[in-house]
Amino acid sequence: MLNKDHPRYQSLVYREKIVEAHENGILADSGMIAHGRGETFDYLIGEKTTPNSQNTIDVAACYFLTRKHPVLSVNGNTTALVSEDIAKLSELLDIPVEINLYYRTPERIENIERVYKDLGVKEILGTDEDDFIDTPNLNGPRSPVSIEGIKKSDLVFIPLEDGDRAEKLYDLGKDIISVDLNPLSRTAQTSTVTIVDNIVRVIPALIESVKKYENYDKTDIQEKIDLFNNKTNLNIAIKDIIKRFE
Ligand code: PTJ
Repeated sequence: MLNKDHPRYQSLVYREKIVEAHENGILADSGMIAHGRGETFDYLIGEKTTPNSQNTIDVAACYFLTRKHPVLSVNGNTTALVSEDIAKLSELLDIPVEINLYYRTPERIENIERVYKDLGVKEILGTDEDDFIDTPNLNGPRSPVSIEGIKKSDLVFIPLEDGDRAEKLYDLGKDIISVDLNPLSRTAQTSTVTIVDNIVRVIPALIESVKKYENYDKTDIQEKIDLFNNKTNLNIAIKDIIKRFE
């Protein structure tokens, strides 16, 4: 049993979720390493949503509310940490969840699909290898994408994505919202909107933000999008980390 008085209680809770997901055939072995890297960056940003990240989450909400075919791409780490909130976001926006694994195996696809089915997600894509991202240089296990989902989408939400794939999605002309605690990663640098924050805080905040902005006028939502610049966002995120060292 975890002791709630432990100074790093929350962090230990998430570690337990990660270990459990690994035991249940949901998390890739490398997912543990990726989580550790995320913990380090989270420590550096102060383990909280900064004002800049909150603004970026609001911009992401505005993108979701203005695009025709957004899709939520999920992997092992996202499923381990925030599957319930992903299900809520999918219901709120009425958009599909696409299972998209770097280390793709039929067993992991099945295990992850079961999680979202049990949570009542209406449309779960990416379970059949029904189409491929149409680029000659992307031959990794993460190539398959669903025709109804990512292939058709105009906006892809990619938490904890690897850089090669983010670049290919960008080349395909998709708008990309990524969640990545490392503001220097290729995924962070390639995305249309990069939320430099922990996925465990981002999805609940995004749900609240969508509920807020869905009552706004379309022109105000568009203005919020137009005023956003991802390079500026990333520079502020890097400066926020430097400030912590000072
Ligand atoms: O489940 P799969 O097979 O699709 O594999 C998923 C992983 C994450 C193993 C795979 O995509 C991978 O190897 O990713 P990378 O290249 O390690 O990138 C993961 C990025 O996510 C790193 O920049 C981490 O800092 C960041 N990250 C880790 N944990 C979190 C995070 N960002 C936000 N929230 C987190 N909790």
